[in-house]
Amino acid sequence: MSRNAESTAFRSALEVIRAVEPRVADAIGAELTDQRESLKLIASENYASPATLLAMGNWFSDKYAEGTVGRRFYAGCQNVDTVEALAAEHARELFGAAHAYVQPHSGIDANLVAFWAVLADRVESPALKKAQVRQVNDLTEADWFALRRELGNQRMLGMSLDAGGHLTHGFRPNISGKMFDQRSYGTDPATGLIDYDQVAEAAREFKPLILVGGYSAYPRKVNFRILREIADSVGATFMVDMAHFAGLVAGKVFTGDFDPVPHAHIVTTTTHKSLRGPRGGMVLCQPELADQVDRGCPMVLGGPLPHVMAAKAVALAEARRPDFADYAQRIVDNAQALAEGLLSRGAKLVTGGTDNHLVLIDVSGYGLTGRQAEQALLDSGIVTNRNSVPQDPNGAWYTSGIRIGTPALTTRGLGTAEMDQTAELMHTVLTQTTAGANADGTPSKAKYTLDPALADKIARQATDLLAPFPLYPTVDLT
Ligand code: DSN
Repeated sequence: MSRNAESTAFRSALEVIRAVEPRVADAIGAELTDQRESLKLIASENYASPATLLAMGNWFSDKYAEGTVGRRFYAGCQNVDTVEALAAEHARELFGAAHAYVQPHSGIDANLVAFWAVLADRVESPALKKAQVRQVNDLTEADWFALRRELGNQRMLGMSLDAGGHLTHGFRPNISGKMFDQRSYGTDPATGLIDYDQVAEAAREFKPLILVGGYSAYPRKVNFRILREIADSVGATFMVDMAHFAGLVAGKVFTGDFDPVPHAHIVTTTTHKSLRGPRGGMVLCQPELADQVDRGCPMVLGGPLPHVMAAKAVALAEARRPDFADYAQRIVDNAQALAEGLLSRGAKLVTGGTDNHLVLIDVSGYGLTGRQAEQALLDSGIVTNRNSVPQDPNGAWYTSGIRIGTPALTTRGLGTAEMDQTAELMHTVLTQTTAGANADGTPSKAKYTLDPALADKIARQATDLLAPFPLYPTVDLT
């Protein structure tokens, strides 16, 4: 694709939008400028390709297409069928999965589809069989009441939020924590690593219907073969949420025991993190769960987003190219260089390093809360997010951690040398920031002091670091 074609496409789109609501066109342009100028270390963000972005902005957005490929509740879905089938085919081929369902709108939707596919398979179907009816509408009121109680009384075991799990894995404020009788497994307090014996013991005691693997803030590989054995030993269905590391699975950095697809009964993911596609979700599963998964809409989803499925097909096609494996490996090389750069300067890292795309800094080592550190870094042009660390004394709002990740900067082309310079910039900010006090003299978890001149200097150095690696070099909006 030539520079002219991509620039023309985005410039023309903005011109059309500007004619209707210029403030939206301006905000879109400003967002590109902001993204170009910031050192983005948010572990869950990336930069989708121009082709992926353009595949979303079109008349597929106007189409309703409930149902599945070739079996829709609306007429005229032949073109939606084409893109949904393509996205699913690319997903199956890329991940070696038996079945792919590409309709979920986000990660939580993908997880809800997975949870309810398992509940339908393991609780609802046997109840229908016992009552000798085909579907729930045929149940008597009494049988329906009993089934609903049983569906609401199932157990799930997942990784706790403060150990690095995700809020959709049973966190009480999330629907997953309300629909399941839920327990969590944590990490070893001494090492920060998953203790598989403890997971096995928790599973033996609790006997969950679903064992969930996967994380959003755990900086290490997970052995999915062992987790599957644990699930099998207690008759649990094994589900993995690979939203964060799907790109590393796609790029064959995580293989064998560390690739969840051959081990899990069901795998969920987002498509926009390390996988570098459009915002959205996806479910992969073993053949025996395929029919239930395909009932995601209407089970928990509304009408699919055909424009996003089109973009998923484009991004998954990109991820099947050989250069994606190189990209995935560079993500991990960069994360390890960043971790090494921070460690060598004295930072405290959860688990002491990383095997994947993310690093979790325990900023209590700098005398700061996560919130103070996040803001001081932002003042200095470095975009991160605060995150709990295991057994965090500051809770999920203030936190004691900063989570950083390399998928986005790796897409821009930054390498290990730039990661060391990034570590230097971050360490300088964090050592020069001091925690503030409340009016009554007690320590504040939010206030801090950082010399504005130093913050400006670091922000300029961050911009200089990015300068040789322009974002979207083929897109010129001027
Ligand atoms: N918001 C995503 C993350 O940052 O990890 C997950 O939901």
